[in-house]
Amino acid sequence: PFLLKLINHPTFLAGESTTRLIDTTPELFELPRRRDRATRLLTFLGETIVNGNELVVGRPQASRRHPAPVPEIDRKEAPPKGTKDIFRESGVKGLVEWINKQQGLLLTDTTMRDAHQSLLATRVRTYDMLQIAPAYSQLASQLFSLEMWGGATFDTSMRFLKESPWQRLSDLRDAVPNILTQMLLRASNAVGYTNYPDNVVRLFVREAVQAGMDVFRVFDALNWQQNMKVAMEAVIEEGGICEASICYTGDLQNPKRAKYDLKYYVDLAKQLEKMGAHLLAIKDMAGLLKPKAATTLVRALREEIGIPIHLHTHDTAGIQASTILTAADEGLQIADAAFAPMSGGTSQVNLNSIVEALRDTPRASDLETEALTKIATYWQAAREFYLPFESYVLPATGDLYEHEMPGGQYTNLFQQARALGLSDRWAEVCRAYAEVNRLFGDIVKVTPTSKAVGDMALFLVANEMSADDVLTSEKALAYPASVIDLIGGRMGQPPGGFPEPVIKKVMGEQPPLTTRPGESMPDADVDAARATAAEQFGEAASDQLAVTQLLYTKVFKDFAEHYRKYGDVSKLPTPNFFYGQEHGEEIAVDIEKGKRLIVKFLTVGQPHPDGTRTVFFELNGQPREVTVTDKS
Ligand code: 3PY
Ligand code: ZN
Repeated sequence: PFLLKLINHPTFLAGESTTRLIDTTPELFELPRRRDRATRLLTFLGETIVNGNELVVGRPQASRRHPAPVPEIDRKEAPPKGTKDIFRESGVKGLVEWINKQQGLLLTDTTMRDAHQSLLATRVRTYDMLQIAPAYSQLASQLFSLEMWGGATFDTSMRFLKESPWQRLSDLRDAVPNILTQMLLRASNAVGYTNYPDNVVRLFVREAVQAGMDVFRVFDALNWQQNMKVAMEAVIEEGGICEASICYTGDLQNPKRAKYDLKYYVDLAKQLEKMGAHLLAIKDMAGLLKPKAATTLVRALREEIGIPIHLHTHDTAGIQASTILTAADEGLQIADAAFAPMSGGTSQVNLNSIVEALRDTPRASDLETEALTKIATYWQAAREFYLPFESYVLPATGDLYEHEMPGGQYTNLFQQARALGLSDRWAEVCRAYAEVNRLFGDIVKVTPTSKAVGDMALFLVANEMSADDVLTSEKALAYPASVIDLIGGRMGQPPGGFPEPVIKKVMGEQPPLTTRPGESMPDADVDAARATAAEQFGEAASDQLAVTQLLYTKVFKDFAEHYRKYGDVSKLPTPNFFYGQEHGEEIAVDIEKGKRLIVKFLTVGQPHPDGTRTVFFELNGQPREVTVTDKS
């Protein structure tokens, strides 16, 4: 057909076919590429129609197929000025001054990152974010920032959703030009589960800034400020906004939990400020910061440090709105919250109701009720697409303060326990989690240290052991890899180090690392990674591909393979991505700006002797078919 098209092309028919044809009629030569993209997507749809998408196979089915309602906005109108404009115009210094001048409490929306990471196994797709993004820029321009990247979203987007995290970042950046973007960066663990060489962390930060990231919330999973230095410096050098975190654990109200007392947090905050942090985050990943403790902590920090404070918490226990409100009374500048339908439980506090609670008070935000309701209405409908990933909502009891499990881990570990047949022993798993924490010397538990504690808790329950048995057992135990990493010092050092008897048991004769892991790791070979990644992905070499390959070698390779076979599946509407199409269903797929495919699914043919089937479509009105293997 391409040849036919060429022969029938007016230039060719007019006898003017010269070597200049390529220059003057580029549309001819785009055709095979475009066709190719269409074929790849049709193959994906065909396979999904015949075999289903393994992501949702065996899970409850979402019944919603029609699009979530996008609020009407004037797309031609430039969005109102927001925090990104202030940052662009006056730099980080000007932005911080602006924050300090605000009367109202500023809010970050976490819906596109932590909320779905904590509620829906991080499965929300770029497609559903992009649908609502322009409405954010018009209706919620008063937000401080949009947390929409980092944490678990980086690997999950490739691993499960088969989409590029970088594309998500740059597309959202374009769609919301006026609000700061925000991400969660695990310091030397970058967006992974273990420490990386320093040059990988630096390269990642540089690429993220270039792709459109503004605010980097940097934390170390053991609050080891030494291990935050490389990441913080990279953010500052690359022109990002450095929000350094103190991870909150323990209980400031409980005199028995003296290891993490007020002095500990204030000293840490002061160190981070000295290291150049522009903002300070109180990162309460497990939702343990009780209202009175928040008063104590925020009051002390406001007195002792000069940079603005940003509070992050999870509503697992159901009372964290009061923590935000009391912190606001103490002069907290910024708080994290999520749109109503994506809030509560292990997610963040309800943004819509926080705004209303503050209305007509000195800390009232500029966000408007009706505008926020429109965005919430969208998320309510969009959440229906993700029904397969809804997890049983575990009631949080007072024992949350005993086991201190982060919100993002709470439902995840439950699923893991269930997979091991331990769901009826969940209370025991929680108890074991608390015991393991004590065994390890009472540490900060957040990715990746929380994973090690969780793995160990499951290990103990599955092996009918107590934490004490670990120390008394004569047997050599096959500890989970994450536990060996943690106790071996590969994730860094907790205050006071790990208890010697535990190191002996877990590491045997092998000496643990007590210095910063990045110090003894050789630089990664970026040139080699760039070449490998380009070859695997089938695109020109870039540092973006290189750093992705270095962070997630296997995940990247699989994603690249998927991309080469099926193209950019992030462009498909979510119901079609999960379930393919129904007979006669016609969908529009915008493969890029101004290039729309209209795909109608007609029928599936009988199986051929070789086990394949032909799937019949109409593509932009023309019949098209693809052959797929029937795996049933
Ligand atoms: C992450 O590291 O992904 C977290 O959300 C930790 O709280
Ligand atoms: Zn969180």
